[in-house]
Amino acid sequence: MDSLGDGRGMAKADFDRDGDVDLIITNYKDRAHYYVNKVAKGHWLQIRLRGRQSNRDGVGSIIRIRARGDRQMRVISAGDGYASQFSRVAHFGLGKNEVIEELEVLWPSGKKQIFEGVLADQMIEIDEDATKARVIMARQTASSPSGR
Ligand SMILES: [Ca+2]
Ligand SMILES: [Ca+2]
Repeated sequence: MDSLGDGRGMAKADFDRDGDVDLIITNYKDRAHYYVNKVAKGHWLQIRLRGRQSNRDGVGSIIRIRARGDRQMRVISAGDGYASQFSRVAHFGLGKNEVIEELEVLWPSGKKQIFEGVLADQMIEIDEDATKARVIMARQTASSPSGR
């Protein structure tokens, strides 16, 4: 991927809600460019946090997942990059893994939630006070993962 524009801000998010990360790049004295991801393959999981004791968007939270030995981590942040803002939805590319064995959310309040057996290919919302994650968008039939 390349761009001939004089780029400034860059935002990454799944703008078309098909499960992969797309890009919008703003340019100096030119229109913004929207890059639709048409090459990503594999499974994915998107997580939106809803804080209660912590801040509403869960900024500062750390999400860790483990899927077949692969471990990934995301930190929910605000104010990424110059003249831009990334989505606060955490996106995990999972490759061939269809199930996340363990998903851990560590909130700024100090609360820790652990969910097991979370299915791929969906967007879930995790409420700081809830024991189940709520499915917001699913590519496949999926039940709500239970937490402890
Ligand atoms: Ca997309
Ligand atoms: Ca796509």
